[in-house]
Amino acid sequence: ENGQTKSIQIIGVPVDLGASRRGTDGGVSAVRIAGLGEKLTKMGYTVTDEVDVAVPSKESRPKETTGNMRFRSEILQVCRDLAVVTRDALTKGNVPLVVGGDHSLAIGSISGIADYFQEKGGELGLVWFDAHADMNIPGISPSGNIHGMPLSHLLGYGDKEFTGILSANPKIKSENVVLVGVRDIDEKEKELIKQSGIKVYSMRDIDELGMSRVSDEILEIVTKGTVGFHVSFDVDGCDPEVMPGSGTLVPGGVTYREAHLLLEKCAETGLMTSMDLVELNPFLDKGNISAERAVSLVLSAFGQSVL
Ligand code: EXY
Ligand code: MN
Ligand code: MN
Ligand code: MN
Repeated sequence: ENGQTKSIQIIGVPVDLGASRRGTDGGVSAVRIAGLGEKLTKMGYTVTDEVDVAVPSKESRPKETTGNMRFRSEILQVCRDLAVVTRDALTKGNVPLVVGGDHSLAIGSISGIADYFQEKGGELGLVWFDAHADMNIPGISPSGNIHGMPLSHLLGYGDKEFTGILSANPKIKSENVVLVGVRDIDEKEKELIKQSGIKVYSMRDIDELGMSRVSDEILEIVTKGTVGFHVSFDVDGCDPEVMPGSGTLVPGGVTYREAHLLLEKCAETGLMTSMDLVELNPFLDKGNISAERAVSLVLSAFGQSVL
């Protein structure tokens, strides 16, 4: 959290339409049951936690067939609504803490946050923590699942209605974006990543350099020439041993301690503007351990430390 802002708005977005498997809508409840609001309050924050973005129910709609973006119109609506909510949260002086829900929501959450700062002439940095690049677009996506496409659209690639939420310009500049934790990228996605110029720290880089050095380099990149940075935290960036409750698990991920270190360093900059916590699927979890661990990680991002 940045020094002067001590109020957090938790925004629940129970969306699972961007994924292959249903169930990430339950992530919002799982995180509330794990006590996110109470624990942030105990840290001294003023927390409002009654905003949820409505998600159209699956039963009552025609099957979406546009291009290969499954449930395109519903997710577009959710993202448009969410962008207004996150922008308004900042206008009210609150830190937006968005709890999903699958990663497609980030097109909305980050569009609203970026738009708020762009209106003031500022650019937003972005830390994208994920096993995946989320850089697919219609035409190259192997699945049509929109949770595999949010980062490309925030950079201005792909479907123009998604890239144009709130304003036509790309929401983030590639030189201010870092992707960290990746270990599962599609072939055509790789070309777009290279073309975009974003900085990528794969699991190999974390092994070679260590999370401390990687974190320092990340924070250098996302704070240079920006107003601060947003953290988009996809729990599947962590190792499945740490976060079993998610739908697109990939072995060989970030450890619990490495994730804490990254987020503690984010907090120490005082420049984290906002955060998404996405891809928790309680129906795939062991008890509620993934949500409990995710909450602990969020507290680190908001400044909790051991002493
Ligand atoms: N790259 C694959 C796809 O685009 O379908 C898998 C994407 C998984 C996305 C999860 C949310 O991070
Ligand atoms: Mn993701
Ligand atoms: Mn992922
Ligand atoms: Mn605008």
